[in-house]
Amino acid sequence: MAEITPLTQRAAWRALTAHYEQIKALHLRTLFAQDPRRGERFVAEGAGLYLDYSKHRVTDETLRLLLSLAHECDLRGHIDAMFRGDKINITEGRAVLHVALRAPRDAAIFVDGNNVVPEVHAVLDRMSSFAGRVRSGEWKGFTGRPIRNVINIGIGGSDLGPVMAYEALRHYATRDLVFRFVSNVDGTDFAEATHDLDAAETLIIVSSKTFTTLETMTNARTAREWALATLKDEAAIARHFVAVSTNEAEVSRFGIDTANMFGFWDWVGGRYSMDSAIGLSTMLAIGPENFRLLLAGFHEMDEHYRTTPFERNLPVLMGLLSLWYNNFFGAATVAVLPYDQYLRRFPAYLQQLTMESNGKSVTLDGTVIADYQTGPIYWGEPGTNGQHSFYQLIHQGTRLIPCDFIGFGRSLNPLGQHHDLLVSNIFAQAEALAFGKTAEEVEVDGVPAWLVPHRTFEGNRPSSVILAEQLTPQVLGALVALYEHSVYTQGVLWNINPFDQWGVELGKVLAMRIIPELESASPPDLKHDSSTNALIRRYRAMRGRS
Ligand code: G6Q
Repeated sequence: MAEITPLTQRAAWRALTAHYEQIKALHLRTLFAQDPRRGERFVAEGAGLYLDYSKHRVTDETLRLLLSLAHECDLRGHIDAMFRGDKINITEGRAVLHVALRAPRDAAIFVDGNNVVPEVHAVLDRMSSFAGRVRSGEWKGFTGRPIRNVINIGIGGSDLGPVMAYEALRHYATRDLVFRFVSNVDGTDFAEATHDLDAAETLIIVSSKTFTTLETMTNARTAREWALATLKDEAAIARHFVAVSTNEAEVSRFGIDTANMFGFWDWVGGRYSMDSAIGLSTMLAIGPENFRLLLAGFHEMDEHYRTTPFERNLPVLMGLLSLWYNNFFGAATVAVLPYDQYLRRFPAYLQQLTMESNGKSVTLDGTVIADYQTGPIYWGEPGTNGQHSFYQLIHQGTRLIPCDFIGFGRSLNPLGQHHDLLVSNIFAQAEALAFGKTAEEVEVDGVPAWLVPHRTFEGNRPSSVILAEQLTPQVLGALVALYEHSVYTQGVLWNINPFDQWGVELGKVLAMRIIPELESASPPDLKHDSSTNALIRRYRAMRGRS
């Protein structure tokens, strides 16, 4: 691997460090006063999204330096390598080609000399035909009744994307089908999801890239028993179970007919897979045509990322701004605040996308990162609800929390004044965070002197506002791709691998060791630390196992 200059030794990084000292005290009030057109200049548009980044603590010089850093880190070369199908996920020896999942039919993207686009479209076509049969009622359950319920069993990347997309696109979903999502190995998840469903009318999608994940396989086996308790015939499985996986052998071992299996490939990471066959539940809900529109939105943002100069490139700008606060202002978190009830699972989805991707502490060559932070913590809730809970800390707490506000021009459920009220709150929050309210302004309101500090808003709290016309399948695709590529941009600059997730392994391995220790009939020979040993003993006592 070629020697690369450590991030903090790069010229642009050093210049940014010096520049930060000069502008850290500069207030957004001053920046806006100095440039009356700031709110029109610091904006960018692409793939149906409008990004206002004027309320960030940046000057033209900041942006120039951040862009230089991107160039010094060869972001261009890294973007090209991803789109070309290079094996940029070096710790797993894999290409990273979620962009191929939404490439048009006539595109050509090669992995090991093989054009993968025809395979992608072959799976999409099979999914479309299957979804059409289920939605029309042509696909019948074992007893001849049509399917009325769909349960997706999966976890992590095989759950969060499907749940988020189902919720986000519910407006477009058929109301003839009930959708449930089971992820947790806690039996409560399965029990609550199925208690009012009739197995004779239920289709179960077992979504698992590996088809070996403990939680998913446990839930899938329980689902099998649940279905057989009603249908009482092994032959029923083929009518009620389908699989989404890369592991044909395990699918067939489980007893699912591989004719009812929808495949994907090792170059699709779990958290980047909602637009692969993992999106089968999404397609069943919104229909194949809307699913293609979702893919078209993803693709539009892919093209924007690939071809737009960095100074107007939304994912690049968002990635650089995130790095600016994370690495120079010491901001540990980013709040994602969608002002749309349909996007209520979007922050949870983004948590996996961002934190599993960039929660890394060694560089690509294995060097421990000692002098800069990597992935920030993403969190959030839909507005306006969050305003009545945690926004207090964003406005007046001691921490700096950059915010992403997301809003839409038109509501999918226009009811009276609701939408204007909703959107007014986005603009008001971003304005209040940026400009605050000075002590003088508070005094003018006649507030007694002792109360003035409590009622003063310092302001200078940065935010982005992302606006789109309406929450359509295309817009959702563009929005997800925006964050995917912003994550990659940050990962490239930090010189880490955003596409592996070794950090989730250790706990899984230890759990496998602990399961028999919890379940054995005789007292186990415990060799953990004293805390783990005591917890195991206490649990065994609770379960009446001495
Ligand atoms: C995502 C991760 C992880 C994965 C789940 C489920 O990037 O790899 O969240 O999606 O562990 O894995 P399976 O799909 O293999 O069951």
